[in-house]
Parts: sequence; structure tokens; C-alpha cells
Amino acid sequence: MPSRLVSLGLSLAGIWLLAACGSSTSPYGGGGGGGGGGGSTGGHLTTITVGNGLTFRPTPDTVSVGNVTFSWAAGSVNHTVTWDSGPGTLPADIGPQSTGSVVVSVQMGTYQYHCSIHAGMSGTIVVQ
Ligand SMILES: [Cu+2]
Repeated sequence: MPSRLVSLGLSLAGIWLLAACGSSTSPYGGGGGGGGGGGSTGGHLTTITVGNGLTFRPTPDTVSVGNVTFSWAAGSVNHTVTWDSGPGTLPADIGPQSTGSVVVSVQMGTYQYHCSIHAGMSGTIVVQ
């Protein structure tokens, strides 16, 4: 058991390094324009915790237009964020990981997503 956890941890560390490099450039660039009205404050930032008990928390999460941070606190268990539906072009799916965080830009509407690894692990974000 312990040795399995160690090797899993090492491979996850590698994945996280790759993810960290990639994510530093991506999430903010694209969306841009639309909003208009939006905000001097840049929107309400929420953090959705991925992991404990095979859940996304909170869900549903009601936020303002802007950024949502997914934060993995999943021990040695990987989870994904795979988008099912939402307004406009869906954000990029987030592959399996167990630590770290990913910022996602959301627009007005309701998003549905799930973890592709664990049946029944799903979430909703309402952006208003
Ligand atoms: Cu999962």
C-alpha cells in the first residue's frame, strides 16, 4: 500500500509540473471582450474544492462572471473536470490530477461538469 502511494505521487508530481507550466499562460487570454458591464471588481472569485469524499464542493455554486478556481485536495486520488454543458464555448477539460489548482473563466449561464473517473461525481456552476 505505501509503495503504491509513493509511485503514484511521483507520477502525479510530474503531471502537476506540466500542468503548472501550461496553465500560467492560458486561462485569462481568450475570453476577453463580451462583458461590457462587468466589473470593476473583476467578478467574484470562488474556489471549488475537488476531492474529499468524491465530491465537488460547493455545488451548485453561484458566482458572478469571472474566474472560478478548482482546487484539488484529493489525497492520492485523481479527479478530472470534464464539461458537459454551458454557455458558449466550454472551457477546456481538466485532466486527472490530485493536487494544485486550475483557474477557469466563466460567462453568464449554467455549467454542468463531472469527473470522468468517478461515476456520480458531478457539479454545477451558476454564473449570473
Ligand atoms: Cu473523481
